[in-house]
Amino acid sequence: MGVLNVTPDSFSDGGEHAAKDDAVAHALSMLEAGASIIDVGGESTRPGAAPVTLDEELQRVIPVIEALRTQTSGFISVDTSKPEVMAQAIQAGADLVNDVNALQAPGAVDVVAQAGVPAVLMHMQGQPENMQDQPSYDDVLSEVSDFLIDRVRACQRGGIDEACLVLDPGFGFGKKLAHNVALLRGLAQIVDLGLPVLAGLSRKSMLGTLTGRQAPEARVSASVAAALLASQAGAAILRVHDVGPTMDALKVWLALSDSAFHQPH
Ligand code: 9MG
Repeated sequence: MGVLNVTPDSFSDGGEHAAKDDAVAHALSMLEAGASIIDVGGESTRPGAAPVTLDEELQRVIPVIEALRTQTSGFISVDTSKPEVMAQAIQAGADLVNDVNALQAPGAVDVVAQAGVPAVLMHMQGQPENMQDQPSYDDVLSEVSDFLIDRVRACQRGGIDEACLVLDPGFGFGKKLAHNVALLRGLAQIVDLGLPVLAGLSRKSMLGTLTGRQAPEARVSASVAAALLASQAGAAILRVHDVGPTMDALKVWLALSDSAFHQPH
């Protein structure tokens, strides 16, 4: 899953059309590099990020999804927590919903159930504005797992088929370094819950802390390493900025696990 942020600072400031064209071109280049899903988001979920209005979010994501839909049959995901954005994005051609709020907003489960599209349920403690203030857990792995199980049950009660759901521990969302490390170390236990798991570690601050690299763009190698570890633990979807480098690492690992390479010589 390639990340396509369509916030005002993400693409060219040469006007609305240029920004849309740049966003679509970037999405197509990620598909070319091996992504099978493009995750289009118009509201930053970084720690401290302020919410955007419904109208603003719609204006950012819908034209990009419409334009992208005419140019690819690849999967398009909409990264949003607002039911109205989910509904209009699906109408515009989005294939799945990626919700960092795990469809907890009133009406979100209904939109996904009616549309019959897959959805990613992510764990977050707090909200982006305050989530890194004081994250606290007794046992992060079991608390995150319990939350995800509860959300799966709520979604099923609301009419969503379990086969449409993807689980995500939410690396960096209301978690200190030790919590993120425990989740990555124990990711296989979340995989064992039996639904596909998405891991989003790309360029995150935990990797900056571990490597001492402040600039997110300088965290590519660390992101690739983390993606590979998540994959080895059984993650089915990797949400990444650097599709090409991640694909290269996955190809090397897949070659080693391919029985054709187990022959002598
Ligand atoms: C939108 N977004 C940012 N980070 C993410 C992550 O780790 N998982 C998911 N599902 N979405 C994310």
